[in-house]
Amino acid sequence: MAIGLAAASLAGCDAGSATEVGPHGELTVRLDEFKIDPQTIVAASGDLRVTVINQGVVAHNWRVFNEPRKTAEAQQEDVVEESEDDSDRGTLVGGATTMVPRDEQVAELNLKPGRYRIFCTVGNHARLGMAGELVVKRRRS
Ligand SMILES: [Cu+2]
Repeated sequence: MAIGLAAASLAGCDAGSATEVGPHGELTVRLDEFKIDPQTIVAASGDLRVTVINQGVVAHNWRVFNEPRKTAEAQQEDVVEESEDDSDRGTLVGGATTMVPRDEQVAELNLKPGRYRIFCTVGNHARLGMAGELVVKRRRS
């Protein structure tokens, strides 16, 4: 079915590992210089509880934005040119605020089906690799 194919193609992507969130909607995300693990998350709609751990040596955050109207290519250019400007990333829908090293935070999200973009918005971290994707599919009842 379509959802399975989408998840499979993401999993096969070289950009990063895709992790499918289990039925309880819980997930752990690890931040480091300069990566987000997992980089691509596939979840069902509704409640998602994400434990975010900063394993790096500098401050990081994990912020979820709805998909901006622009194309991915245009978005990438904007990230490079205006790394401080969150407005071009879409609308912030939640996530973990900036954490010092070794800190952790639980982010409670409630998401509708769709594609969301994830960034660490500290400095130029997104450009250095701290960017990812969250794919939310309709929960099967
Ligand atoms: Cu960061």
